This record gives sequence, C-alpha cells and structure tokens, in this order.
Amino acid sequence: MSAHDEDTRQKDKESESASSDIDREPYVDNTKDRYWDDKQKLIKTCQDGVGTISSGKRPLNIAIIGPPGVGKSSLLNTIFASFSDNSWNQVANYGSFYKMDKQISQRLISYKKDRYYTRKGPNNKDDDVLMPTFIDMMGFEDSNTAVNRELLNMVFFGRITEYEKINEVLRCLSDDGTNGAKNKYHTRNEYLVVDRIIFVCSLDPDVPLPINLMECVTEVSNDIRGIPVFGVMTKADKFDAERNVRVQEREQKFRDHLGCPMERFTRIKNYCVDIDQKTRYRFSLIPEIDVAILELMTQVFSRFVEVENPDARPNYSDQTKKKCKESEEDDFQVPIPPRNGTPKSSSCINFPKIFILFTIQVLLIGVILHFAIKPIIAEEKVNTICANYDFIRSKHNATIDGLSEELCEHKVDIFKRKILLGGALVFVTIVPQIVFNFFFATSKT
Ligand SMILES: Nc1nc2c(ncn2[C@@H]2O[C@H](COP(=O)(O)OP(=O)(O)O)[C@@H](O)[C@H]2O)c(=O)[nH]1
Ligand SMILES: [Mg+2]
Repeated sequence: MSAHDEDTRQKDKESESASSDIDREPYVDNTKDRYWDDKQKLIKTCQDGVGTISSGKRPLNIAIIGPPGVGKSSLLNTIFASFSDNSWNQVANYGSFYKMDKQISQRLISYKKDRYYTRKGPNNKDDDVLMPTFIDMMGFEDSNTAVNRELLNMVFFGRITEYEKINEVLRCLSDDGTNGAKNKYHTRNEYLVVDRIIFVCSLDPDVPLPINLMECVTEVSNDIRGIPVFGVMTKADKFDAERNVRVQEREQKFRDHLGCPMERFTRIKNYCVDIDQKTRYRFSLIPEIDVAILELMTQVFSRFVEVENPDARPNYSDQTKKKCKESEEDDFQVPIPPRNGTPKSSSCINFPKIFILFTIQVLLIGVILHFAIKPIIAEEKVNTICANYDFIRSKHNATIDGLSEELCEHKVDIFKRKILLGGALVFVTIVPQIVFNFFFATSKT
C-alpha cells in the first residue's frame, strides 16, 4: 500500500470520527480531515468570485428567505462557519422561538463581513476580499398577493431597513394601499439592494411546501432587475433524499416552483444539536458540512452570475400623491444613507455633506484669492516709504507728486480692499448655495 493510500485511509478514519455523534472529541485537528483540502479550495474559489475592494465594486447583498423554522438563521451560521478554520459560532440568533413567529417582531437583520469573517491577508491584515453582506429576512407569509409582492419589492430594492418592523410596512400596505406605501418607502434612500436570493426550505415531507411564497419570490425577483435565486433544503440529517421517495418528490417540487437549476440548488445539514448533542462544533469544525454549503457558495459568489438589469428601478412617477402616515416609530426610521454602492434615488441630496463640500470650496477660493490679489509691495514696505517721505517733506519742505494723496493717504484702503473683496466673494459663493440646497433638500424629503 502506498504512502498516499495510507494517508487517505487515515484521513477517512479521522473524518468518520469527526462527524460521529458519540466519539467526537471537542478539539479535533481539522487539517487532517479528508474534506479539509476541498474546503480550502472552495473558499479560494469563493474569494476569487467576489474579488477585492480594488475592483471598485460594492459587496454583494444576499437575502435569505423562507418560512419560519426551516433553518435560515442556522444556515447563516453554517455559512459563516464554513469560512472559518477554527470553529462554529452563533452569529445569527437561531432556535425554537420561531414557533412564536407571529408574536415576535419580524424584521431584517444584516450580517456584514466584519461580523462573520476572520480570515486575514499577509501580515495579519484585512485580506480586502469583498465578502458579501447576508440579510436574514423573517416574517414572510406563504402568500402571493399584491401586498406580499410589494413588500418583497421594497425589501429587494433596499427600501426597508433592519430597524423597522415588517408588520408596520404591512399595516401601511393594508391601510393605505400599495400606492400609499410606495410613496412612503420608494422615495427613501436605498439601503441594501438585494443581488442574490437564497430561498430556504426544510426537506421534512410532512410540512407543506410554501408554494405561494416561492412563486411570489420568483415573480418579484424576475420582474425588474432579474435577481438570481438559489435554493437550499435543510435537515438532510433527518430526511433522506437518496432513499425516501416523499422527500425526493418534495425536493423536485421545490426546485420546479423556484425555477432553480441543479447548480443553484443544494440540500444540507446545518450545524445543530441533532447532529451533535454536545455541540462540540463550538471547538472544532466538521469540514464535510462546510464543503456542502461552500459548493453552493461558489455559485452564489461567482462573477459569472449577475443581476440581469442591475440599474433598473421601479417607475413610480405616475403614482398618486397619497402617502402612508408616519408611525410613531418612524422617528428613528428616517432614511439611512446607503452603506455601500451609489445611491440611485433622486432624494439623496445630503445637506451636511454639501455644506462641507462648499466650505472646502470656499476656503480654497479664499486661499487662491489671497495670493492672486496680494499687492506686489508689502504693507510694511509702504509704511516705511511713507514714514521716510513724511520725514523728508517736513525737513526739506518738499513734495513728490502722487506720493502723498494717491499712495500714503490711501494706503489703508489699498490693503483693506483685499479683505473686503475676499469676504464678499466668500459671501456670494456660499450663502446662495446654502439657501438653495437647504430648500431643495427639504422639498425633496
Ligand atoms: N436536524 C436539523 N435541525 C435543524 C437544521 N437546521 C436548523 N435546524 C433546527 O431548526 C430549528 C429552527 O432553526 P432556525 O435557524 O432558527 O430557523 P429559522 O426560523 O428559519 O431561522 C432550530 O432548532 C434548529 O436547530 C438541520 O439542518 N437539521
Ligand atoms: Mg431565524
């Protein structure tokens, strides 16, 4: 037997014990696992797919959507663990509270690179990889109504922030209709515009498939921007899609309704108590789990997968002026400047920024003017000349034409004029701009 075969056998043995429920030690040397090298290669493919900050792009925004309890938050933790070389961590809050989904506040929570990614570049510095922002979306009903479509539209176009409750948006939609809600939410700055959607569902054949929500997502995602949709089925540890016919049928139906080709789909088991009662993955990873989800991530992150019409936005120019009334909570829901990317909405005039810009502009003009209109002769020199002239004139009773009236008696005006001119220019440049922008900005918001 060759040394390579021996090595592979050893790795197989270790990997078996790594995923076994009973014998796994808390600290397992993952580097000897047979899936370890694959994991590293897949991470590299993902990193290459998204590129680095130097590309000038913004990070992708990836929305995770699906009914309550299917494992969305667990999936996020599994994705985050798959990019780690050390251990699983609870970054997204998961658990059985989804059972009271209707009671708890339903909202969006985003996870940016700094919350989940610990890999470093040379010299232990940030590796500059444009790791995506993930958005955990909760509280979506299994329906394909106009209200749900509009709600999804608002989320996908980045009009809803994580600080506001989905219920509030729904209230606005039901009280004031879609026009009222559009006029309230679609005039905001863009927050996180969605570039990829991962629809999550469990393989459990006893739970009804959220067919209506899937259709709703497919419709809205295709409608304007053409956002790529991916499918993930969870709980593969419990429901065997290789042998159980009902599970197979469910999987097929899921992919059909989502219009999801095989390379955009995966079935996985998440890091959860069912696969390890003692949750020893808190100390070391299970690379087999990581590889399953990373394979899909290479597709999600791929530079060849694009939003079809990235700059397209809904056109609401012909809508009525009706607008939802502001809720009491809207005090802290004022439009938040976009975290990344260029804002597309026309209401993005930012008064403090413009003020700073014009202040800098005016200071520069002031400096240029200072040097441009500076008299060739210095004030001290003129003072000395005039003092000498006064002395000579008093001593010899002689005058020099023009020196007295045109220079010495008006020397104060000569130097004061520069200051006056500079001040006037500053005033003329800055004040109308401020007034104009103030009224323009307030009339837009
Ligand atoms: N057996 C098993 N349980 C899972 C899996 N994924 C999630 N769960 C469990 O399902 C429950 C709900 O998960 P959670 O991530 O909170 O679902 P969410 O409401 O969609 O965010 C939790 O108790 C998880 O431990 C999985 O792949 N296998
Ligand atoms: Mg959740």
